[in-house]
Amino acid sequence: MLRVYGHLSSGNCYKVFLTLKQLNIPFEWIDTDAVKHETRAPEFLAMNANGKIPLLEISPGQYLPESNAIMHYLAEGTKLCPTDRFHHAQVLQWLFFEQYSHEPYIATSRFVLKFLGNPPERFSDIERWKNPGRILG
Ligand SMILES: N[C@@H](CCC(=O)N[C@@H](CS)C(=O)NCC(=O)O)C(=O)O
Repeated sequence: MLRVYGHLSSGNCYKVFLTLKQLNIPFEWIDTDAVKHETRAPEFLAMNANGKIPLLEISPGQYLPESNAIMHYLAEGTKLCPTDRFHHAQVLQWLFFEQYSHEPYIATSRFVLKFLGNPPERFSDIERWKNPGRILG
């Protein structure tokens, strides 16, 4: 059975969770909390040297990190992934947009504000992320 290391408070993990649910794929969910630095434990780094969730374990020892790569792996050949070349590319367009233009500004701000409690040492990060986040519209 597929195994996912992740945490539902993370948008990147929730995307994988929703994809699995939409496709009725059975999976085992291993709660892994980045705020508690569980992603930096040696056992986790041995599975994903990048130290980030979500992480999909496809078969024992076969790991796939990166939420959008995981979603693509799960969705290929299903109703969630168009076979038509242009529409398939449009799916990729939004996945790349999300990672390049949304995640580094909006999602990271949410993480610092909601889960780290907006500590003073991160004020400059939030300020720096505001403008690129606004330009999204
Ligand atoms: N591009 C990656 C980003 C993953 C990511 O940033 N995960 C965060 C939680 S949302 C994480 O694991 N952070 C822990 C850390 O960096 O130690 C993806 O889409 O999966």
